[in-house]
Amino acid sequence: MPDFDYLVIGAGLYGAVFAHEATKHNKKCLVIDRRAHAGGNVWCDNKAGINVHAYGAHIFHTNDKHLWEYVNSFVEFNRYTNSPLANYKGELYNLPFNMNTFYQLWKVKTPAEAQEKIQQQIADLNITHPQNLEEQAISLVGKDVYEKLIKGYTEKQWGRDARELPAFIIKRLPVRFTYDNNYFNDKYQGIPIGGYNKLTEGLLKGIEVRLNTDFFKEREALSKLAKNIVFTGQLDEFFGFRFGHLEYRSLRFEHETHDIPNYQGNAVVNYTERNVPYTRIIEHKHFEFGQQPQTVITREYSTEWKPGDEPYYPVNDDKNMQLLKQYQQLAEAEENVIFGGRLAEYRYYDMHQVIASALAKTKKLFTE
Ligand code: GDU
Repeated sequence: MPDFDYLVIGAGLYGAVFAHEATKHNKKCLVIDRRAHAGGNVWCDNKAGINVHAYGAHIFHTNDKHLWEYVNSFVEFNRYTNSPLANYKGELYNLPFNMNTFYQLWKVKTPAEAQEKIQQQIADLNITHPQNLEEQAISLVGKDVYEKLIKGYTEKQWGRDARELPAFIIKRLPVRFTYDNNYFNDKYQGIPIGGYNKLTEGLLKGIEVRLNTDFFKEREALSKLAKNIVFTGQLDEFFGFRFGHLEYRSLRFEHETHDIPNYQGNAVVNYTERNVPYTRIIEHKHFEFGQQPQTVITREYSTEWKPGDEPYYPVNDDKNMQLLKQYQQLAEAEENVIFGGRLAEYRYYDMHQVIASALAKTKKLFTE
C-alpha cells in the first residue's frame, strides 16, 4: 500500500493549498519541489532585512471575502495599495489609466474632456470588435496612451507585436475616469505582514515537504509513494513534451542593494519605452512600508523562453492554445492525477485565482 494519499508535485500556491485542505480532511500528503525552497514564485529572499520578491512583484488582491479571510488566517495582510508609475522618456505618469494619467498627458481636467479626447483619437479607426491587444488598447484609451504607455511595454514584455497578442491581456488593467491610482478594482488588497513565506509556512505546517526533489528524475519511485498525484508543473513536461513545447515568456532579475533608504519612492515603476531594456524596477521595501537604512531594487527583464529556462507567463496565442488542447486530452485520460495551477493549466493566473482553483478542487473532492 502506498504511504500517502497524495503526492503533491510543486510547493507553490496550488500545491500548498491543496495539501493543506487535503490534510484537514485526514488525507496524508507528501509535497515535493525541485527548488531548494517552498512557495513557488511567491517565495521571498531576505536581503538587508527586506523581503525581496525573488520571482517578481506579487501583490495580493481579491474581491472574494472568504478568500481574503482564508489567506489572512495564515498571516495578517497589510493595507498596501498598488499604484505603479510609468516612466516614459523621463516623464512620469500614473497607472492604471485614470484621470491623473489623462491630466498628465493632455492637461484635461474633467472626465468629459478626457472622454472627448479619447473619442477624437479613435473616431476614424472604426474598431467595433477589437481583434488583438493593439485594437483593444486603442479603443479603450486612444492612440497617445497606447503609444506612450502600452505599445513599448507590451512588446518588451511579450517579445511579440501587439497586433499578435490576445486582447484579454490589456483588459486586466482598469481604465477609470476618476482620480484614482489604485491598480486593482478588487475590494481587498495587501501584502502578508512579514512576507509571503509566512503564508507558505502556514499552509504547509505539519505536512511533509521534500525540497530539491525533482519528480522527473525519480518518477517511478515517487509515483509509487502515493495513491494519487497532484501535478502543478508544466503540463507538457508531464507528457514528455511529446507534441512539442508550450511556449512561455521568461524573466531575468537584476537585484541591487543601495546604501540609501529610498531609491525611487514607489514599489513599482514601469519603463514603458522600447529603448529601456528592462520593463520595470521594483523597490521591495515599499510593499511593507519598510524603514530599513538600505534598500533593494530589482530590474526586471522580459526574455524569450527556451526549454530549460524558468517558465513565467504562458503565451496564450492561437498556436499554443491548439497545442494545449492536445495535452489537455491526455490529461483528461489520466486516472488518479489532478492537474492544477498556472503551469499545469497554462493560464495567466493571479494568486487569488490559483488559490480559488485549489479550494474549489478540494471542496469538490472532500466535501461533495
Ligand atoms: N501594460 C502596459 N503598460 C504598463 C503596464 C501594463 O501596456 O505600464 C499592459 C501590458 O500589455 C501587460 C498588461 O498590461 O502585459 C498586463 O499588465 P500587468 O501589470 O497585469 O502585468 P503583470 O502580470 O506583469 O503584472 C504583475 C501582476 C500584477 C501586478 C503587477 C505589478 O500580475 O497583478 O502585481 O505585476 O504592478
